[in-house]
Amino acid sequence: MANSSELGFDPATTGGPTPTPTPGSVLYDQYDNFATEEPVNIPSQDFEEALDFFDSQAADDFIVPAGQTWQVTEVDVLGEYDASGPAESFHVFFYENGAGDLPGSLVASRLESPYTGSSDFLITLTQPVTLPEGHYWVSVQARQDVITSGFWLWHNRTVQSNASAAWQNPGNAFATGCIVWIQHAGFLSPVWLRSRHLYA
Ligand SMILES: [Ca+2]
Ligand SMILES: [Ca+2]
Repeated sequence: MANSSELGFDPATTGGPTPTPTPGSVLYDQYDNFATEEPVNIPSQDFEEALDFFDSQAADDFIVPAGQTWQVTEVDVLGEYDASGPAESFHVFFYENGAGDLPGSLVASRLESPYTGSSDFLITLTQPVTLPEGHYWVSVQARQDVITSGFWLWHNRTVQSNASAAWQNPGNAFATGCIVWIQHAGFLSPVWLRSRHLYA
């Protein structure tokens, strides 16, 4: 039931990092057009409790085509550490498309999900997320203490697919004023995201 037209990622032709092979079908793929100039990446991290005001989230949108129902078991993103890392785990959130083409109501979350990789992060949803046709947002957030492990940064993408990516930092530690979801086109370019959604 895979949508083979979206099997678009080929490291031999894009020059990107070699993805780890995984079983199953790629349901959505925007893992390309990697940013090489500033802004290269964006924090999306659940910091330790003492520094919760740094907690930040990036998100990007995708569309489940009419008539399809996806069973999402894995989300892949390109990211990087500014220091040693590693992340303890990754939170993954799915939202409905809300007003203004921003993340709306939460559809599902998979907190503290296991992952592999140190730049090509492959995050396993141990309980699959079922998404009927519609317009959604996915957010990936590293659970990582900054004092011991530094920042985790989600790599940017230079081409926008669907709506612009979104970002928020409710505690405003980054002094951007983005205390609720805001599109960051032209400031923080669309997040580079590969969502390798697999049918169960
Ligand atoms: Ca936190
Ligand atoms: Ca988008």
